Amino acid sequence: MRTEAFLGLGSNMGDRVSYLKEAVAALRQLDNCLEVSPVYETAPFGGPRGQGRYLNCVVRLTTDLGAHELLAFANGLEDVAGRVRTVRNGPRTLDVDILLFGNLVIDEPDLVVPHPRMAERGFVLAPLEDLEPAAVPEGWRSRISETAPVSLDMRALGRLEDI
Ligand code: GSY
Repeated sequence: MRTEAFLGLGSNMGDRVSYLKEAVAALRQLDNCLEVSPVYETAPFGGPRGQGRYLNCVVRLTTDLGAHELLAFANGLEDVAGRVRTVRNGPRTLDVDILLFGNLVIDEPDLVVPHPRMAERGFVLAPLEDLEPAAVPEGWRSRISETAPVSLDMRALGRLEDI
């Protein structure tokens, strides 16, 4: 059974555009017809002061993988990008989060879906809304237009293939 999933991608270290492009290219192994939202440059949310700005986007794909298999695939992409997990919420070459996995609700130590913090994160909600407005619950929409662009200092850069 194929499931529609939304993934949040972010990078704030090194060649951010290349890390996002390489992750999207690898995700095409799962779904050659995947869709990529516009890319936003966003101020870092949390974590140590002085870290660089993020590039964020959201990918929609359908896959035969189960949620945990998709998580393993996503973690593999982070490893290939050389991500080092030392500082909590610290800078990273690549972050790949499962935001939504069909209608599934998962609450396990290694995987919580829908992503537990996506409602607070304009850098997730804005590109998600670009890709699939229906995926953003009505009550969350105001956070994109009112709070997020101000608090997160977001700027749309356009399509990944054009930057
Ligand atoms: O949770 C994803 C990693 N991350 C990000 C991010 O992707 N974008 C922004 N703007 N801030 C972030 N803080 C963390 S942690």
